[in-house]
Amino acid sequence: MNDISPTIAVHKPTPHESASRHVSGAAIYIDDMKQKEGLLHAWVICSTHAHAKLLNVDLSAVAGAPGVACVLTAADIPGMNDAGPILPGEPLLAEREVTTIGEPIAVVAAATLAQARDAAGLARITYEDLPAILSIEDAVAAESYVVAPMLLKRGDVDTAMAAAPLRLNGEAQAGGQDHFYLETQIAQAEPGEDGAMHVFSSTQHPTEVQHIVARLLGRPLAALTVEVRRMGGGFGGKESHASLIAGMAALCANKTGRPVKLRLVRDADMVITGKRHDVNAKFEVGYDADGHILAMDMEIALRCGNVADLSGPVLTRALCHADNAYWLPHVRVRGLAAKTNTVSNTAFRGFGGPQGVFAIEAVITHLAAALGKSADEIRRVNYYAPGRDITPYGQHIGADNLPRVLAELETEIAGRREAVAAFNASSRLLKKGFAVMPVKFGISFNLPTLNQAGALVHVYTDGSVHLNHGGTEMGQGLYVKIAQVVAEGFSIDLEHVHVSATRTDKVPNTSATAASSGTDINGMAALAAVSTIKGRMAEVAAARLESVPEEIVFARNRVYAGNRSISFPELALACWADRVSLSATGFYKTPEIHFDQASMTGHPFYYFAHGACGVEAVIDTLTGEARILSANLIQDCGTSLNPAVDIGQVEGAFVQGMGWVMMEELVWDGQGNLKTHAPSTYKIPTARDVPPVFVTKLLENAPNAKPTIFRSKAVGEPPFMLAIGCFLAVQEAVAAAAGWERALTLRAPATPEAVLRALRG
Ligand code: MTE
Ligand code: LUZ
Ligand code: MOS
Repeated sequence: MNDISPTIAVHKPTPHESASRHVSGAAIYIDDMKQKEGLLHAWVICSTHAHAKLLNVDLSAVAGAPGVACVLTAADIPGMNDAGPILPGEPLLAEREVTTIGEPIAVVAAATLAQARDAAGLARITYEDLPAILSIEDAVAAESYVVAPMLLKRGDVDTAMAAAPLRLNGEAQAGGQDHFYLETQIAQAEPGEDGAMHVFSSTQHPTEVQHIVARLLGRPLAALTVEVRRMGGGFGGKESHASLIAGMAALCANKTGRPVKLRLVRDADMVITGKRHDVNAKFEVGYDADGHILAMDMEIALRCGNVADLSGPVLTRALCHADNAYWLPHVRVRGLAAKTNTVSNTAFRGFGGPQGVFAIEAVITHLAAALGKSADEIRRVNYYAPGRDITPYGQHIGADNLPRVLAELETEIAGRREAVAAFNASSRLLKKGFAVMPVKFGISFNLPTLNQAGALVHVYTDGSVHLNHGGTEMGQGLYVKIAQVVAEGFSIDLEHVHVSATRTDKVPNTSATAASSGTDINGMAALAAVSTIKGRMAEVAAARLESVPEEIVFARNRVYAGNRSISFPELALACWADRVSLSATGFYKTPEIHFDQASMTGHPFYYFAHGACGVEAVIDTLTGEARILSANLIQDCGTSLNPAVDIGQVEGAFVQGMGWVMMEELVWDGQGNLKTHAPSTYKIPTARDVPPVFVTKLLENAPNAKPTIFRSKAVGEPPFMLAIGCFLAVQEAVAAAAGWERALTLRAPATPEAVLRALRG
């Protein structure tokens, strides 16, 4: 692509394409769509037992209740009762057995939502309880796994461990996290002619919804169209689990021949759909007196819930991030995918990365405590550096911007550590902690096949441009970024590019918008389509301007051959007159990447995104309450496509990460009931929790060393892990109050109870 400088559309802080509609309420989500004639509303009838045989499912009263159009069980599924995104054997509706509370058993559709809900309450289900496994420990003890244990290793851990002058053991635990998207899961299925169906789904993965609905209905993929204009947040929760909602809506629509909407109310959403995996990590580390890690032997166990879903790739990413930013010469990381009788955990921003990074940061903390050094000193001697720059899975880390990020951060936070120490010297009940948190995050799906994207671009005869691509908009700003790419490609003003809802009949066979790679891959696909059309337009322009295609330049809404020019709309019309196609598809696959899952080696990531932050926390040693007082963040977004959107992503990811490590606590009772299934009991961060000093900067002058879309870097997930610094800062404060022996017992989330428990034992 021509380098047009200064740019017309990219690298500008353009608002999100729906920003004004978001705040004015004019943005249409599925639940806002104009009500269709004959629309039915669905409600899910769920298991109330964690593990049980279904003795009897009596739905006669449900079927006879006012307004009910249908009530369906597994027996009513015309195709295959399987909603597994990767592995088979994950029933949409329970058959003879239930394996978690909240597992759908039946779905009822009625004329109104209240009628559907009331009818669902009339189901009579009898169970025979079976032994349930609820915790990671019990699952590991029983060797109950959703996928086989994984082993990532390099070097000779046993020899290096035995030879190390010092050794320690430790563990780290972090809880799960509900996605708490503002829009709960929803789908509306509308039967069409001749067995066709149109499904509106709040999904990050329209193609997977298409696949699973096709499988459930026993229909060809081509009969089904899935459409999503926008989600009110996804955060990974709508990568695979949106298919369950869409699947149930489609079954009811298929049965009744009427449009059916299924929207989970918040409590149902929290009980029925999966969350972030909670993690137990155990480690042994061999090290020297300077704090160099010589050998690391780690076990990472994730609570996966009742079925595999995406847990295999999540665990793989956890293992591939258990190095974070550190060189581990001899390393062994065992991954355990604990199968429990709890809801199936799923993708959540970071996709296992946060759990791996959390684990190795605990290693750093333990080494610092053992040696009486600061965590920063331990980090400094262990960072990747030239000659110490191969990851445990064998990938060279390539261009490393972390040293630059850290150097800039140090100037931002100069004097802060000393100020915290001075405060602690004179404060008895309040104690502060300060922590620096570095992050290295691998960009690409760790399943190489998924790293592909497509786009469809039309130029109309007035010069306006229609853009469609395989990526979905969940608030992250993908649509505006890809529109910027297309505008830049044609060198026309952004207002001429019109983005349309993502649909499987426009761009087929897409990947989930996930792994932070939405812009990277869909942007390249869109640019490929633009290039195709420009090539054809250049021929027409050359004829009109008495030049050759090679001399044609697209610049600022005009097309030039030397000093002769024609406007972009005039050229579009001329192409039509000359019978030249103004429509093209584009395709992209990420180069260079490969990964062998069996040996856990390869080059799974096209590049790494780096970031770092400095965080100051204060705790009240009487109540255990913790607050984050300041956070300075620096994220490497390459040459940002849109600095406004990117800064928003960094801030949002950090605050969401704060929620994970500071306050969001999922509590299950001994029977496997989720007790925290509403905002009354589950606390997400609010505006009040945002640090009073919150400074976010993007690394300047840092074009991606890889030829990514306009040299930008992915941003969606990496800064989530910066928030682990909040936990580390609280832990420093606990250490200042009660010593490191106590501080090392702190568990995430660092709720007041957890902080008190750590302080007092
Ligand atoms: N930002 C908003 N506002 N809403 C979201 O749901 N999801 C995150 C991140 N940022 C999310 C978000 C997750 S989990 C991912 S993988 C990326 O956005 C996906 O979009 P991208 O690949 O276009 O960055
Ligand atoms: N790998 C990954 C995946 O790194 N991120 C993802 O979101 C994902 N989803 C499905 C399968 N592999
Ligand atoms: Mo994001 S967890 O990859 O949807």
